[in-house]
Amino acid sequence: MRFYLLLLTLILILSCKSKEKQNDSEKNLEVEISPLKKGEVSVLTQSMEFITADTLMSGWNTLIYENKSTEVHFLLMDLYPVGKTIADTKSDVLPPFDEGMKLIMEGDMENAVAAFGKLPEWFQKIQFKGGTGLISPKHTAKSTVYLEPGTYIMECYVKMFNGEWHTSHGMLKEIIVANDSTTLEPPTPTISLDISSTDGIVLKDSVTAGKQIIETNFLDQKVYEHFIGHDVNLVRYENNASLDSLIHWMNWMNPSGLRSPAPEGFTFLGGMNNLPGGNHGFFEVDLVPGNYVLISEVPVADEKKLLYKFSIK
Ligand SMILES: [Cu+2]
Repeated sequence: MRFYLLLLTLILILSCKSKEKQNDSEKNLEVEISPLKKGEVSVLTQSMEFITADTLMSGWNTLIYENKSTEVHFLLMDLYPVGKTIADTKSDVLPPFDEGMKLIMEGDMENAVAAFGKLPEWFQKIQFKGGTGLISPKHTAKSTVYLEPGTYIMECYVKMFNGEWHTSHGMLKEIIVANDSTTLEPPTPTISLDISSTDGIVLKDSVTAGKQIIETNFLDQKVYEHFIGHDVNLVRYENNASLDSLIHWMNWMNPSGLRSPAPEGFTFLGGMNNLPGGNHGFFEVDLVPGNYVLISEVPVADEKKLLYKFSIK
């Protein structure tokens, strides 16, 4: 009898132990879900490159873009037409842009337009699927976008001090977005804004200090004079900063536009890059008291109502 009791106790102890083990392994499984599966995408720029994973999962992804360089950058996700890769960008897209920009710098707008005319037909089929807005040196931008499977080019076309594109100096990376999807649900916004070619940037909520998740609803999209569409950039500015210098800078077609150095007195805090009409995305910011402007990277943003000022007390 005593022997059976002992045996029973032993069995109980052992089965408890194995249950514990099972729980432990379940816990480990939870811990082992990779950041990419959770939709957490870290991107780093140290000078003129994108350091990040080569393959992402489809669905909602939060791009956490750390700018450790000395220049302003952004991150834009271009969904390429099937069959086109970074080799095609390098052979067909960069040369017309390099030639066109060089001519703009020389003040030869007519031949610049002719150079951009050499862009291949498939260039028009690229879909811009969002990304971060402009982000100042030593800052981190956080934007959440929905990525469908396909071949993407991650790019930044800000210009260097000499007027040459960042894209032509390494800020061009091919990314495969796989069929397998992330587990990320879209975040709950604290503020919503609409952006359109007709009404510009329209805030739906009041803005207060602290951590904010801003939803950006692209009601429509269109190709402006600079061959691309509208986006949303959040910029904090000093009392003495000239908004006109910012508006001028936010147009890459100006020889000094979108080119280092960025205008004085402005800190770029990210935002949402170009999305197709009907799409939405999110970006996260921690707002401290100060003056702010939401602005699109388009020619004469103020005349298009693609500029919205506010302040945090
Ligand atoms: Cu850049």
